[in-house]
Amino acid sequence: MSVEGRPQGAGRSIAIVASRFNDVVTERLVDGARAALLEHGVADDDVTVYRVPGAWELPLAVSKVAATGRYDAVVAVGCVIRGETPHFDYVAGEASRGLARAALDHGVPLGFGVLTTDTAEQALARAGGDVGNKGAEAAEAALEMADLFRRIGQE
Ligand code: INI
Repeated sequence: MSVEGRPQGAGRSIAIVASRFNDVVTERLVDGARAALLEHGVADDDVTVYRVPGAWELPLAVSKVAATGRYDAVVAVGCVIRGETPHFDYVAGEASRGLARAALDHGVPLGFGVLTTDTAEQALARAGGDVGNKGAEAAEAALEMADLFRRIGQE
């Protein structure tokens, strides 16, 4: 037997938690995430976007959002660029670790749409450019996980 989720969005309530730092990139990721959610059947009214200052703030905000119990899945969106900060490793590392912990603590499907790149060009390429839109991919992964959770134990 094999059990797999599908990115079905009908009836789903989804939160996008997005950081404003590097907002030229993160707003494109938000747009990509929202478009993917709508494409997969999520109603526009069922998408709520929360914004935080930077990627470092994402885990706590995701944790608070998940704790409301209102959302079937959460999509975290951010952009950390190595060239712009000597503390890249702290910001990127803690954002990544903290988001994993928030997902595990709350058992909420969480799409990881946080870019960690060396340059702004690499980030833009992954925010609707040549390399796709990682916000959209994170949204699809979150929907797939929400659907998988619904199936687990029903097989
Ligand atoms: N936050 C980011 O989301 N991306 C970055 O590239 C970045 N840089 O370059 O420093 C960044 N820093 C801000 C950080 O996330 C916090 O908002 C800040 O330290 C206040 O707590």
